[in-house]
Amino acid sequence: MNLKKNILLSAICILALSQQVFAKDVNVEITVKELELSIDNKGTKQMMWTFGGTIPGPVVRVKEGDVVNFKLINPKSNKQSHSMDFHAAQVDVLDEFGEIKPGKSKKFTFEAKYPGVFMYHCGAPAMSEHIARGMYGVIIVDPKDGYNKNYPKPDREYVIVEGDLFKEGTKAEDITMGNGWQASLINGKVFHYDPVHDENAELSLQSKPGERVRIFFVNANINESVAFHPIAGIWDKVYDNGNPKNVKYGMQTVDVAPAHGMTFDLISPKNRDTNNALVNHRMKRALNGAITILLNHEDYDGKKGKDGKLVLRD
Ligand SMILES: [Cu+2]
Repeated sequence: MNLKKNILLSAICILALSQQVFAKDVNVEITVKELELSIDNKGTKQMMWTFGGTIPGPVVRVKEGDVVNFKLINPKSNKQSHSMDFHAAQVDVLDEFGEIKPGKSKKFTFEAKYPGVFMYHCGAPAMSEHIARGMYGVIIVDPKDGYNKNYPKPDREYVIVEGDLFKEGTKAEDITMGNGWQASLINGKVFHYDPVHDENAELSLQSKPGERVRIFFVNANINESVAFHPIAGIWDKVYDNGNPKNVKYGMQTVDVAPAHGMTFDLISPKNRDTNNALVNHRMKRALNGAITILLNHEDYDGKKGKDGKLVLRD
């Protein structure tokens, strides 16, 4: 073997080794909770089904190449069978994603091979009802290459998930057909972060003027796509599926299909305080809950959107 070949082989070995060192096993355990939850800022309760007791469920964040060791627990006290479908996994729908009865638990493992922002959800029948009652969440797979010019490090990060709210007691068949639809949920509540349209709203997203705000967005609606638009702003970069390789620049309104995720970067003007309304521009949706206010102010709350606090909750 000549010297050149030897050097090349060594380089490949080092590269493979370093990737092994950076990839790790991540243990994730989620308990399904069927419980009454506030679905608006007034505290109106509905019976919801959840991953971990919140809508959306906990944000799972791993790195491309990591192996996720997942455990789903369905306690005896629950009434329904449930399952877990990670869109970031390549497995067997009848095996790993199969449902489990109350009192059972289940483990499975997958490698997160593609970077991006992926939905996870319950797939137990009737799937429409399980999703519409709140059984969804987000798994972020950070790219193994990290940040670069094409995928800059953001100053702040938020997760926003839009979902449907149906009237209490709506049958699964009606949910599938869109009958009994009541409102849009943003991270589990109608007008969750919109003090403009809801006097009871206490939270809003915040940043400092000029910062790069990254929104990891997932559409958990049953049937309808989301026309995601930042009023008084332009998406600086949009990454389809959250993958840095799928970048678009200077976008106004981007359709996000049901059960899809995208990453949106917004940079506000530097030298003044401004406000944006991040809306689903389908007006039926916007005016029934799907508006999120982003304040870009000098006297911002320094902690919001930092240190892994991606979902704002009260
Ligand atoms: Cu379920």
